[in-house]
Order: sequence, then structure tokens, then C-alpha cells
Amino acid sequence: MSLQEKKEWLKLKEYSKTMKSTHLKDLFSEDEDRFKKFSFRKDDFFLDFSKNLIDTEILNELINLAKSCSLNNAITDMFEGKKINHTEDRAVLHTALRHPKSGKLMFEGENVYDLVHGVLDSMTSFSEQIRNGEQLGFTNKKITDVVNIGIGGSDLGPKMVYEGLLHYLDGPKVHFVSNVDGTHITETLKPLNPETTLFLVASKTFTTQETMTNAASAREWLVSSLGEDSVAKHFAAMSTNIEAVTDFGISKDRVFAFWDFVGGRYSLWSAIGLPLMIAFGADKFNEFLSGAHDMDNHFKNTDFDKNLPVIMALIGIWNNNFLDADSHVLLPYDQYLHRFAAHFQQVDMESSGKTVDNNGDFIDYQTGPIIWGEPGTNGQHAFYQLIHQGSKLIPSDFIGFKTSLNQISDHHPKLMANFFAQTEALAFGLSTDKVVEDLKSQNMDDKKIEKLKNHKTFKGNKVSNTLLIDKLTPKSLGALIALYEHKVYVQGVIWNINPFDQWGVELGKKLAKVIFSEMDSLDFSNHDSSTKGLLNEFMNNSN
Ligand code: G6Q
Repeated sequence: MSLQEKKEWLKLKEYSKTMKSTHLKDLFSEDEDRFKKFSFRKDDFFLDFSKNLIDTEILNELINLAKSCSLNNAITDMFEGKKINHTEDRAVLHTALRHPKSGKLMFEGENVYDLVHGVLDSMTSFSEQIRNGEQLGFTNKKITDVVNIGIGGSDLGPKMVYEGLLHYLDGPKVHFVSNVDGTHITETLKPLNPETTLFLVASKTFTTQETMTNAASAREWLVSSLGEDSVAKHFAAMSTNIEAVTDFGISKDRVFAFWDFVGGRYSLWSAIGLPLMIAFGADKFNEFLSGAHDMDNHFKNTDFDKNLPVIMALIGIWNNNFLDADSHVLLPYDQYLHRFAAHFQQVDMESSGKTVDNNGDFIDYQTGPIIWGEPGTNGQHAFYQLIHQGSKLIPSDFIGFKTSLNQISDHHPKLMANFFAQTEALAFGLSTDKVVEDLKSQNMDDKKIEKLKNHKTFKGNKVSNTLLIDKLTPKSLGALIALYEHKVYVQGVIWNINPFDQWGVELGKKLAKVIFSEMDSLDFSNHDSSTKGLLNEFMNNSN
């Protein structure tokens, strides 16, 4: 039965008709217990989802919908290593990467936890040796800077977490190079000293054009200053393609493996996290993993009505498929999380940007929303205008922390006052009557008031979730990331899509290869007039 024919879906469609003409103001005034009903705590995480256009019936029906899509089985299938990424014939086992050593998960004849901890152990000893100076550069100097060369899943996650945990940095600095635009590597290398720089080439396939190009340029930069023999001491790699890495000149003992069952955008928990271990130490990295593991257990073992990823996913489905919101904004009120939205743009949009279901049929309902966002207060002075008074419904996640890592003067209470004020303003707005009253009290003349009153009116009824977390630590960040990963999975299960493939990125890559080769022959005759015209324009003017 197709999703839209399910009785739960049809019921929700009916409910949405009423909810589309209901105001959050009324939902709150009708029910004193609303906050209590639609909020809960899980350890140091507190979720308030009461500022959404839902009621108990809707929430129950969303949960029924999840059940009717066999969400429980789908969760078990993922954790047990079933090949749920069926279009690539792969298991999806990023949860195994953060599982403690104890226990057994057999996959293709091997205990995955042994594999995972084997690599974690070599990462630990390598990162400790770099941190304590046992492994030095070619000229016997201590490594002070690490350059991670990778793109997509081999860049966004580790970069976000590096920035997210900067407060805890006590090892070498990490720089991230991803773009094939020569500017990225040039500017990154400018302040660095080859004698004290370690390059980590992060690539699952070790064939990605951008990464291979940047790695080759990094190699040249190093060799031009320290000579060919220095490569062994200044390069390491994280990859599933050991042969290609050794061909590049990196010795086997400096290759940190991961596996086919780790998807790129879910790989930061694997060897791809090596730069984080070098920067923060193995203990902090293990805390990060344990936070994610806690969230995995919560996701696996908690009833849906108190299950953070499930509830956030269902609210997302409600806003997306029933209230017609087409984007979702992530608003961390913490400067350390300034790359959070960038990472989840990939995790969410690459996973849920699909219009073909698990049966291979085109689907005619909405799937993944557009994900965007910036740290909160910066956004307030920029795009919040559209969220408050624009014509679109933009559901938001406000993510804040009770304790600041930088307690200076009254910055944190001010930041958090903004945090709470925004969700209140979004939900409840400001009525025209109140606007008129305020303007009158300022002695504004009636004509001017008449002209201004609508402009100053906030209709409100803009929905949001608030996630209040005790403190930004490696552990809570691990849990937060796992929470959003699982949210994406739940939505994929309900939409009946495969959240673990990414065929949509292939075509452009293929065409780029064709065009790159045609740049030599200057024969662009196989292209449409626009592409041909642009290529001719480029070739005539570039040097
Ligand atoms: C993520 C994608 C993609 C991938 C990059 C880099 O899920 O698969 O973003 O991570 O294309 O791939 P490599 O790690 O193979 O270089």
C-alpha cells in the first residue's frame, strides 16, 4: 500500500485541514498543560516541541504512522547490519563505530566490534605519538599543524566537530582543505611550515577528483621544500582503498581503514575522525563516541513518544507533508556550532533528497526539506525577518546550552534571552491591536499609525522545536549528531526511500570529467548551445 493510502496518513491529512487554520496562541490558551505534554528530558537533553501545530491526537497518529511503516523493524535492521542500503547492496553500520568493544556483531564472518576497535587502537597510538612528539616530521620537528584533505563526508563532519570542540583543543591545530579550487589549498598552506605539517588524506574511495588533486598539490608543496623522502613522515591516510593509498606513497602502517558499511556522511565516527583524535586526544574522542552510543541506545530502546530522534522526525514529517513547509532551519545558539547546519545539510539533504521509493517507483509526495541555518543571533540580524514576517512557513530547531564554555561578563544570559525571545515571538507574534496601542502611547499621529500598523504586526504561528542541552562537551556533541542522524533515518523509513545512497551527485561528476577532457581538444560540439557558448567564452578568456 502506498504511503498516501495508509489510514494513518489519511487521518493526518484530515487533521491538517483544521490545524492549517489554528493558531498556536489558541492551542496554548486552551491547554495549561501543553508544555508538559509536549516536552521531555533525556539525560542532559531537554526537548520542547509544544510550539508546533500539533495536539495529542495528531501526535498519536504520527506515532501510529511510524508503526505502520514498521519503524521498529527498520531500526533493528540498521543496528543488526542488514543491507538496508539496497541500491548499493551495503549494510549501514555507523552505529557499530561507536559501540564499546564488548559484545558481538557478526557481519560477513567477522565481529564488527573487533574490526572497529582494532582501527581505533591504531588511531589511538598514532595520534598519541603525534601529540607527544614520538613521531616527528622529516627534520625531527614536532607536528604542530594537521591538514585534512577530503571532501563531502570526508570533510564536513570532522570539520564541524573540530570547530564544535575547539574549547577542548590541546593538540595540533587542524586545517581542512576540500575545494578543488586552488585557492583553498594555497591559502591554507600559506602560513604553514612543511617541517611541522602532517597531511591526512581522507577519502573512502581514494579516487575523488577534488581530494586527489589537492593531495597531489600538497605532496608537491612538501617535496619542493623537504624532498621526496619526506612524504613518508608527513602523510597518512584514511581510506577503504589501501592499494590506492600505498600507490600514492603512503606506507601501510599510516593507513587507517574503514569499511564499505560506513557511508561517507556517517563516517566521522570512523578513521575519518583521526584529525579529531589528534587534536583533542583519544579520551575526548572516546567520550564523543560514547555520547553517540548513548543516543543509539535511547533510539533503539525507547518508546516512540519519548524518543528524541523519532519525535523530531515525526514533527518534521508533519510540517513537511501536512503543513506544506518546504525548508527546515537549524539554529544553534552556540558559536562553536557554526558548521552544524553545513554538516546536516549534507546528512539530511543527501539522504532525503529522493523521489524514488524502495520499490524503485517514482513517488508523488514530498520528501526531504531544504536544510539551512546559521548560529542563532547572527541569523537574527539577517534572515529571521523572513521567518517572522515572510510568506513561507519555516519550521526551526533552536539548539542552546544551559552552561557556556566561555563565561565572560553577561554574554551567556544575553545570548539565551535572545534564544527564548525568538521562539516566543515566532509562535505568538504581535497583534495589530497591540501595535496600535504601542504606537499611540508614543504619541504617533493616527495617519502614520494607520500606515505602519500592518508592517509592525507579527502574525506569529511560526513553529519551532527547542533543544536545551546542559553543556557542549564531546559527549553531548556526539549525542546531538547521532540524534539528527537517526531523525533522518526515521524520516527515510516513513517516506519509504533509501537514505543511504546518493545517486544524485553522480551525473555532474561524470559530465565534469567529459568537459575536462574536452578542454584539451576544444571540441564542445556535443553540448547544448548554452553549455557550448559558456565553454567557448571561458576558453577564449581564461589563461
Ligand atoms: C557522502 C557521500 C560523499 C562522499 C564524498 C567523498 O555520503 O558519499 O559526500 O563522502 O564524495 O568521497 P570519498 O571519501 O570517497 O573521497
